[in-house]
Amino acid sequence: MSALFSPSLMCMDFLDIKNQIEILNTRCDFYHVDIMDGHYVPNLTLSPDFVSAVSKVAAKPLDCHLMVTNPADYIEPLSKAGAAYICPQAETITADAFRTFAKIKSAGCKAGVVFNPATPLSAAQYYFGLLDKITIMTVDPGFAGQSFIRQMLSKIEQARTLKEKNGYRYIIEIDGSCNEKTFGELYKAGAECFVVGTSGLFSLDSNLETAWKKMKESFSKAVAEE
Ligand code: S6P
Ligand code: MG
Repeated sequence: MSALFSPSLMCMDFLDIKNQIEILNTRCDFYHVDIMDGHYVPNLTLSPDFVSAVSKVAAKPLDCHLMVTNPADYIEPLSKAGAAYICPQAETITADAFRTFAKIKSAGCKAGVVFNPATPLSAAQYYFGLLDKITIMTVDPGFAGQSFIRQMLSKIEQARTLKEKNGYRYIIEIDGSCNEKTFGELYKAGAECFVVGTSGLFSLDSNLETAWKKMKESFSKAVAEE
């Protein structure tokens, strides 16, 4: 599988949303939408209303990363707003994982799960087969611009081995500090989809077309050097 890229929309220029989505529409594979509730993580970012607005111009699937204490409350609003993927944190669904995934599927969306750096993949061992995507956080959730947590490389390798051995269909996505410094080792470990935020994309150039070009060049160079 060739690498997939998912720009993190909380890192975009909010004064220029429509124009940036139009630029990204012909380049990216997904849109990464961080939804926070100020409780599960100490921050607030995007919302179902944002998803609804962006869905009018977005030509690629809107992938919602739920950093919220009660993900079940967000499924219906997000699916109605146009979300394609709904991905709760593994830590928030230990009491109702199967009910949550059933709800996501019956809302017509694809289901993913996100693992905090301290959470082992074994948390999902009984439901891996239900998932369309798994996301391995390489920073603690809540903020953009944090340092890469290197210990996650072995978790990515483990996710790839599990996928190959069991025939799981999930896409292996990485969220947090995906950039020229980390692309090579992430790809080598088994990363398939890269969430590109401040460090990987938006800070590279004030012109987003140029920033995207620079991001792709740095990715190709990093992968070739591994
Ligand atoms: C973090 C969030 C991420 C960030 C992304 C930002 O809580 O889930 O999706 O938006 O990591 O990218 P960067 O390059 O600033 O780490
Ligand atoms: Mg995220």
